[in-house]
Amino acid sequence: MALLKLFLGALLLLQFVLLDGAEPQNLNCPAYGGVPGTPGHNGLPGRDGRDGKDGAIGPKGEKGEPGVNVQGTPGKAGPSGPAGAKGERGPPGAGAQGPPGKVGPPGAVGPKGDKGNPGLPAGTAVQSALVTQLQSDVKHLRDRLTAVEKVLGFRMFRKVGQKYYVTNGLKGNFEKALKFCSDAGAKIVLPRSEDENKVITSLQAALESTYVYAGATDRQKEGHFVDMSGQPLTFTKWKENEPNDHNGGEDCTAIYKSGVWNDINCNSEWHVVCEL
Ligand code: MFB
Ligand code: CA
Ligand code: CA
Repeated sequence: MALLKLFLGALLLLQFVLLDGAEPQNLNCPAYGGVPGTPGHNGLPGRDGRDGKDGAIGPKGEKGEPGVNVQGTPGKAGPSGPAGAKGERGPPGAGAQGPPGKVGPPGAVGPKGDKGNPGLPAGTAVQSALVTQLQSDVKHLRDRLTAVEKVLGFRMFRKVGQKYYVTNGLKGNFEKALKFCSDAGAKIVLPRSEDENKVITSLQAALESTYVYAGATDRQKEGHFVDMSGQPLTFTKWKENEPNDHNGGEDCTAIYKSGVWNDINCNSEWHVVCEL
């Protein structure tokens, strides 16, 4: 049978070879199909097809046999076990000194101390010292507050250390100057240092003043100037050749706008500056 098939296959092949590329021939064959031949051999296998889409998940497989000598994945950590027993005392640390140890228990009661000095009366001496100090502080604060309140009553002022120089631009003779300052709860100005003297001249610039009365006179003793309390002057800034008691009638002191002092007639009218 196989031989017949081979022979037929060869004939078929020969037919194609002879007819291939030859002119089509007009074969006068009856118009009916031939007897079908026997099917040919299967062709060569085709190329692999493209991968198909993933199939649906299959049903759960049967439970496998337990693993033999195969360790399972580690389980979840179990709860902490109880604290272990206290370890042996370690060797002394070779590093830096360790932190200070805990405060030890109180020591035994020491020997009785010597007899002390007689104590203060029950709270009186200490308290009275504190009260005295507080009273002094309160008075100081009250005085400062009073001064500040007075300062606020003037048109112009300058702070000079613990003092204030104040003025309203008033002009008058020495008696009028003394009264004006006294009524304001102040005193007529008297600089006690170069710095304080400079502050007066700054006020004079603001007042456009030529002279400002100062609280120093030689009315008691000619040529000996004292302050309004009768004390000698610790600071002066007399102009050259002053005081000269010009014409025998100059017993008051005025500060010129340049800052130097001159003795002048007490009836002349100049700007009034007070100090608090
Ligand atoms: C004198 C002075 C005096 C008067 C007078 C006008 O100085 O000592 O107090 O100011 O000038 C020259
Ligand atoms: Ca004089
Ligand atoms: Ca003079």
